[in-house]
Amino acid sequence: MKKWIPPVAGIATGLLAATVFFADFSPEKQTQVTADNSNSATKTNAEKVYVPFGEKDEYYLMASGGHSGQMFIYGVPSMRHIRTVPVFSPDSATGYGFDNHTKELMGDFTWGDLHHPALSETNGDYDGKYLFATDVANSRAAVMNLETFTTRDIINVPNTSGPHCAAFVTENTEYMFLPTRFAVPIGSEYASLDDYSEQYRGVMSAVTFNEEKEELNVAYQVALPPWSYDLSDAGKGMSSDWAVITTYNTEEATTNLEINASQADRDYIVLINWKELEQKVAEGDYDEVTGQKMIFPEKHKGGIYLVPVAKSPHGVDVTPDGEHFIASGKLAPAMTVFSFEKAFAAIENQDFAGERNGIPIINYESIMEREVNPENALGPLHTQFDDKGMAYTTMFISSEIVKWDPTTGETLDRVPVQYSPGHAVAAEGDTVAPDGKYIIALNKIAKDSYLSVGPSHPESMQLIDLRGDKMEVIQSAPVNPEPHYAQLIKADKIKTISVYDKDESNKYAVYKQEDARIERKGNEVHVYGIAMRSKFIFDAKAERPDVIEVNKGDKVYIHLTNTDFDQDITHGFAINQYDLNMEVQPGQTNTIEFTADKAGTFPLYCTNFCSALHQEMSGYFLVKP
Ligand code: CUK
Ligand code: CUA
Repeated sequence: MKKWIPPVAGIATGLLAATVFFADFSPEKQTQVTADNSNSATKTNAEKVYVPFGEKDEYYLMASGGHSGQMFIYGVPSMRHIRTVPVFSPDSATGYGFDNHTKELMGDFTWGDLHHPALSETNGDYDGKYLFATDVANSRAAVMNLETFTTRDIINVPNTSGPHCAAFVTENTEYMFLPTRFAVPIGSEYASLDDYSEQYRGVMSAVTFNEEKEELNVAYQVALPPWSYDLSDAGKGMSSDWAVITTYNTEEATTNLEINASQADRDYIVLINWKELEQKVAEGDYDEVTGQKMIFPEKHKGGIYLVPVAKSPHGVDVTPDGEHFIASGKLAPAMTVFSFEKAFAAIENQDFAGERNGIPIINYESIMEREVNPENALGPLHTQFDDKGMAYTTMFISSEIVKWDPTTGETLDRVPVQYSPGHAVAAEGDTVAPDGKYIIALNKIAKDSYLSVGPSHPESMQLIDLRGDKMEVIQSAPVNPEPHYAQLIKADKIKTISVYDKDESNKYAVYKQEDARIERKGNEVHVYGIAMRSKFIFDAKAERPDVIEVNKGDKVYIHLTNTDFDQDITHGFAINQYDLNMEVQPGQTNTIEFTADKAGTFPLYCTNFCSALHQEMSGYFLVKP
């Protein structure tokens, strides 16, 4: 039967599509202003951050979403929020956690606590390909592809509890290390807290990434003493084989940590030679525990050292030249600068001050270069760097960023921020060559910064210009809770795709309208459908191609291909009252699987506004009793 298409509707579709999507919105038509975000003295702050319509920001800011389980993508210097990318939590806007693939990625969990994102690196520079992240809540690691800004893999990391500062990657993304915040018995078996010191461990995991398969894997683990492992960083250049990790609760307190974990005057930084550990694993010098290659430092000796450091440190950061690492005090208002070169010498000469849990303690005096204590600066947490090697440390308690010189300890500048910054992130900040242009304070408390939304407020991110003599806050943006850390990368390093390529090998993909079909196998119904402006075609031969009819109890698989190979023409697929939603981006094929457990008549529709006839992009899902 030949289908009758009303000529008027056909014309209207074409015209409306043309009007909506192909109108000339080029910048020339809109405005004569062009982006000039330079910092000449005559410029206002508004001009320094203004990016006119049609032009793009110079940097991507990728801010962790903390316990939202998401990533927040902003443009800098405008500080415009561009996108939220779901990683560890479902997101109905994108169908994340509903379709089969992303549901599988999320596993048994419905949320995550994403603290530290880290960009993939080549030769110590961000290569713009991938972003890694960890989940403190449910002990997982994830990787996001930056061609599509989508999560590609999530793994559970066994034996670890709260991988906090994961994401710091080595210079060529050989590893991402996941030290654990909470100590637990290996395998999370039950063990009385009375046996804490004997039975509990703080396990650090070394995770590798297979780029071809886009898969994460745990390569090996290290059963460190039962302390809390906080922040960490990878070495660079001369220290590139090394990693540094801060600890607290070396008191091994099991209750009331606020007081009990703050007793000792010194905690430790763990210094790890990952090349040596890799070698150890290659030689079989490890124990197999719960299916993992586990290094026990007291038994498989070598490659791990302790460095005493002032009371309960928080951040530790390696300088861009790789020569020093700087610990921030948290409870001691000091930044301590250590020398890698001196550490290597101390290890070589066995310049140790005893050991703990079988791990040698390097003599503090031998490798400490200086303790820096800016006047009245309280609560140092994290340090970033500029292009001249100057350091910028966030002060949580005194609400400021302090600029100082690691080679002399001299305080150079201070700028108040609103309020209580955790991390700050500098432009290209974790690379061997930071830009020195901007730093963004990630403030925990916004208080009176924005229009009030009740007792609880958003967090605040403040853009600080580093190009002048003095640091200057030039823009402020609210952000959902809660960015812990972020990455700030030059936008031109990221090459996104605009449509998904056709994949003829995908047996679920349907690119020709006449191939759209519904196949039944017993009580399984497979729909091989198409979403296109502005209709669904589930069964090309049916009288009503946009209707799916099944029996109650059928297992339904909807494979949907978006055949609009056209940038930003995304379609959605939702069934009324069935609590599901899936997204198909241009050229993409996606599958959603569910049981038709409710008999009745259920409208289905496209959730993503896609054309002037988007409202018409609907059909019916009929379930016979
Ligand atoms: S932690 Cu949040 S302020 Cu998770 Cu990096 Cu220091
Ligand atoms: Cu397709 Cu709206």
